[in-house]
Amino acid sequence: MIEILEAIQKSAIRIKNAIDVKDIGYSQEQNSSGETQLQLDIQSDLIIEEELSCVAGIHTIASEEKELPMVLNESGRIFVAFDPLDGSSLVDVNLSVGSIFGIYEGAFTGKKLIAACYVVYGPRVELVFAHEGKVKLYLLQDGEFEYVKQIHLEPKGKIMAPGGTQQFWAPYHKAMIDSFFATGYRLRYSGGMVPDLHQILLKGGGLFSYPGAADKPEGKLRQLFEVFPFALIFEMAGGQAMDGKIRVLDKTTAHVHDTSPCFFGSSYEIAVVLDVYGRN
Ligand code: P6P
Repeated sequence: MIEILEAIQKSAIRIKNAIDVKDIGYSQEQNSSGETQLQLDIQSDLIIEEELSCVAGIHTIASEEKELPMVLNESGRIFVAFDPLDGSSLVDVNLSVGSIFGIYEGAFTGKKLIAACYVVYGPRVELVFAHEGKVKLYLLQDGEFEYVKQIHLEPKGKIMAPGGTQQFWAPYHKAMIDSFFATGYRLRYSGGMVPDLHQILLKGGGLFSYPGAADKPEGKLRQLFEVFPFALIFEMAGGQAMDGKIRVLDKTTAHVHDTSPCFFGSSYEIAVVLDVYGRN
């Protein structure tokens, strides 16, 4: 596992350099979700592929920016799914973006997820790594990632990060979100999954939601690259991750780019979600 963490750290330093200097023009390509790819998306994807290719134990990698997974070493046991630069379009308005990694043993499925990691490229570059029940925060300083602390969620938070297009939300979802704000929760939503969830984790709790809705019944966020890694991180930090009814990591994945509605939060907020969704 340490070799994978080191490969991710090397990727993060190279991607940070690419963000700082690279033209953020659009390519002519689209990813498998039909989104026009930024040059940075493609550059970040190549960087991570190069660094992970140096790790002997990796069997297969899957990138949000590529239609199909890529076999690296048939004798490897580890499967790595990653979103190279999530929220990349936020770079051109100078907001934080991130890379997300799911580390699976033997197959790309929620139950086989053994570790998860993300990197936040913001005023500082920070990395969070969840493995064996611990969620550890690292800070990039002088070219090295220094360990800072372990992350724990409180039973109840104060932050609400409501994703999705409000006009398409189910009425009961809108009423639930409004009820949180009516009791003093603060709106913290940048449109970047990584910084939005990083803020909830570091501020001790709250709720990030990207529900199924009329325009996207299965949500927008991808299971393998985004939803499952953050689900593991939130659970290991003392929170929960549900799709509205069941535990996200218990879901089955039919296709590598499958999405899922998702709610990541402290136990109090998730209990409210389950009560509302259980009655509708
Ligand atoms: P919306 C960025 O494009 C992203 O994939 C996530 O980083 C983010 O949480 C979500 O989409 C934002 O989507 O529909 O709220 O703009």
